[in-house]
Amino acid sequence: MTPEVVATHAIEGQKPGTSGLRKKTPVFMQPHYLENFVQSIFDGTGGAAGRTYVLGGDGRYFNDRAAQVILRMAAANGARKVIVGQDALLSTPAASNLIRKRGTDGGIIMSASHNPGGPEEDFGVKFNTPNGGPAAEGVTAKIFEATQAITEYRILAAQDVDLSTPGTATLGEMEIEVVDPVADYAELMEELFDFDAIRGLFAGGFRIRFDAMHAVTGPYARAILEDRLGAPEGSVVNAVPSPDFGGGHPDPNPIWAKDLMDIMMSMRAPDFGAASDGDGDRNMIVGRNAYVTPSDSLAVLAANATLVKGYKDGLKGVARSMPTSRALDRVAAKLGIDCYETPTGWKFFGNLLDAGRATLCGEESAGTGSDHVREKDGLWAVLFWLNVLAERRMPVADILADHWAKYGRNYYSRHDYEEVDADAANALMEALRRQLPNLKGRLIEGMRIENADEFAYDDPVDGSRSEGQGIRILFADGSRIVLRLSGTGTQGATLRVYLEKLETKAAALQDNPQSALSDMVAAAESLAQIRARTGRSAPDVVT
Ligand code: VG1
Ligand code: CO
Repeated sequence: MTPEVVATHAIEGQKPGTSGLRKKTPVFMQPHYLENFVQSIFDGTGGAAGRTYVLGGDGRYFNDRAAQVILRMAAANGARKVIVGQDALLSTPAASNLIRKRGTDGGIIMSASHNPGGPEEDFGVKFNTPNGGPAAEGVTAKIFEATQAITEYRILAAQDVDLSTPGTATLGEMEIEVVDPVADYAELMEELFDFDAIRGLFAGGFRIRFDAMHAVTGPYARAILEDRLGAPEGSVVNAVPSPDFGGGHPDPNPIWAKDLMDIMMSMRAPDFGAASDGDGDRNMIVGRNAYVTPSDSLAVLAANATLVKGYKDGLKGVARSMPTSRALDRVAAKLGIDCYETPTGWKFFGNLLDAGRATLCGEESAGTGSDHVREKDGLWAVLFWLNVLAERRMPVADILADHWAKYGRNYYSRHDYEEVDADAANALMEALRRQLPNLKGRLIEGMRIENADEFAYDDPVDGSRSEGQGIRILFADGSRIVLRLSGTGTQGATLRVYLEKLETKAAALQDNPQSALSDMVAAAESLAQIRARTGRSAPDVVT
């Protein structure tokens, strides 16, 4: 088998976004599209020769075909070995773990995460570096440059590799090791959490409903929650990964995981509900009649970390993305540890985790994780909660009430306007940007603006600077409005409006978040003219 060198030309728009390159599946299936990007990953990172990679994906439509192409290209580019998840499946955190555990030169993850999958939906490819984390901006910039300069790619003419059973094979000169996608990950979870205590919780009649949303966490959740921890069979629902996620949107929030929400708010609610996304890195936590916002979940985990085996010695520091609520900051202040504020996207946590400055990290978009891998980790967050519940033995609602009583409550909501005309969305942001210098001191809806700026991040570890990371309007009473455009969409623009209000009065800790935030909504409208500029009368998704 001799590697074929195929002439190609640069394809426009192969710029990785918040989390890799995401496009409509038919775009990815166009001639040369996937091949160009994969070759550019190799070219932009010093070539594949002699290297070892991890490969896996979330099982969405085209995952299996793309895996075979990537394997043939890795072989043709002289890679030494690729470790592949059985059936080309690996959750994102499991891939991160394998990269680290096996000391590979990185990994390629095929996923568009929470975006829907199918022939007309979304596909994505992401490169992770040897630390197990998403490539930092410096690396993705090199990959993007390579996509603009590409003239040829290498691919082996060969039959498909059988990925259906664990074992080893060769493709040309390259070794392929097919691994059980769950085993190493489950072992890592067992090191971090007290499985005996969680087993005791289930044995005592505690009931869980985990909704895998027809995505990759199904096999992981079954193996860990049901087989190892003794949750009753059937606790994990929608557990078989399907190429189109059962026609749904594998995004674990109250909108897309509505079935789970309905059950948790009903008379037949189990003690605990959870869901994860397409590639298994996000989590939703919901107790009986108690939805836990991702920002609160992060703060609760930080506050209770020493109850959990893997974190019993305390946290070195914590980090959150800028739009994530500042509930975490209040916990950090009490614990006397640093709290870092980074731009949106997990890649910005990598340096802090590598440098030992942060142990726990999180995002308002249902991402929580720690230094155990370099990705956010959905099932990890669920196990963390279960471990805390096994220690504290009280309902989720009481844990929340107790937390707010101690730290105050950061009421929080995100309003998304999806598939907005890109020019209109950019114009809205530009108009806000121009107002920034004059906002300080102004009164909006009776609230005084204390500061307003466009967030830029100076990485304290490598000194790199990332600009244009969202506009923030800070009010004197500790409230905040943040606006930014999504970097993961595949059509038009998505405007995200993040609203936050701090409440410390004991009598006002149990309000409905949307009513608690109504003046913030009005302030955002008055500042950004969202209705007039987008033509929308209301957000498409409220979380
Ligand atoms: C969104 C979220 C962000 C998250 C990213 C990837 O990005 O807001 O917090 O890191 O998705 O998550 P954006 O640019 O659309 O706001 V996932 O689960 O897609 O890997
Ligand atoms: Co994801």
